Amino acid sequence: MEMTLRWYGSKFDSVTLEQIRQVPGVKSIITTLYDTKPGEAWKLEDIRALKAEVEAAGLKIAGIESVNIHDAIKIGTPDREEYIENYITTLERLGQEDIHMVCYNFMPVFDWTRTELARKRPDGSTVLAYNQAAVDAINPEEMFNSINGDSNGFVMPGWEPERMARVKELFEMYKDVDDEKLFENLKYFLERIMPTCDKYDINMAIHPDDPAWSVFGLPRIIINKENILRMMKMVDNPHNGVTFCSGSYGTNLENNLPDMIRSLKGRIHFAHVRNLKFNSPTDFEESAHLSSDGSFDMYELMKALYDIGFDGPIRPDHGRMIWGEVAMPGYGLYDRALGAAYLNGLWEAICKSEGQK
Ligand code: CS2
Ligand code: MN
Repeated sequence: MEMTLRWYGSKFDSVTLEQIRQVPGVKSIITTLYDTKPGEAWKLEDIRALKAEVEAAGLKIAGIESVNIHDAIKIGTPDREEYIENYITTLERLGQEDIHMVCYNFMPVFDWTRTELARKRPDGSTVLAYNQAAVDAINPEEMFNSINGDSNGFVMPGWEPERMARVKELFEMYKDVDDEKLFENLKYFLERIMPTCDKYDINMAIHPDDPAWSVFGLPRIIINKENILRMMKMVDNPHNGVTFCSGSYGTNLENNLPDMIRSLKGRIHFAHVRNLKFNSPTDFEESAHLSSDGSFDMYELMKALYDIGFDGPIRPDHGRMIWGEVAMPGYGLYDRALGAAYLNGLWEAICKSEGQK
């Protein structure tokens, strides 16, 4: 596996490439053109400039998170053709620049949903948290305002103001889209892009819906083993793969994470590894990565990845905010660096106990 950290670009991130370079075992990053909008074709010169900046700092780009999907593609309106063409152009340009992994999600309207961005834990750290009762008590606009009011001035991925200004209109557009329709639209999109992925050897890695159930009545399909295996089968091409995100699939305690990993052998192109601590099945918070701090056995997750021969990029996902850092919630340097070191340690121990040097 290749340990990475996510970086939002020098205009948006409080963490620098120079800092990331000093995290032991991290030689590459996952990044994006954060100021592009879903549906736009990325400019070749912008991709080249990003790559040059990362390489000048002694790092490499291990993949993109994310190239976002325009709502027309998810809803299946006739103008999706134009946005799929643009997506294909972006993939071609990434491929030409030797970038071969693209993470994306297929969640209607919102990306991940949390009800608190700075819940205080007993050790004084703050973390992102989710409480279903709080979601049930508010509407989507209120959710947007609370996320933006709480984000330390950073634009949160998936909660861009332009998109959220249209929340009502978007909900209206999704009113006839149910799970089956969403599957159908995802299949259509994947079938259209697979020839380009084959040509440039680009691994598409769908990120699970977070939390792994319907929020505000919107359909959500990338939530469990059954659905993800259905998706792998419906477009049975190794370039149609997944981002295995333990913190997202793990929101539903019925998901057996090591078993899911094993069932996706050959199709996991990217891994997000983080831990959650459950206070009840519908109230959880993002803990430190260490197994004993949360509800998951992190050794078992890493062992399952090892056993299926996972060799793609991996990253610690959200970290806690610690040591007085002010950063985008979930994306400070310190706790993610601790997470990377811990996951590297687990991996080294597994490799050695399996007799590898
Ligand atoms: C990420 C997601 O910060 C996060 O929770 O894991 O926002 C992820 O980047 C997207 O869903 C992928 O498109
Ligand atoms: Mn994730």
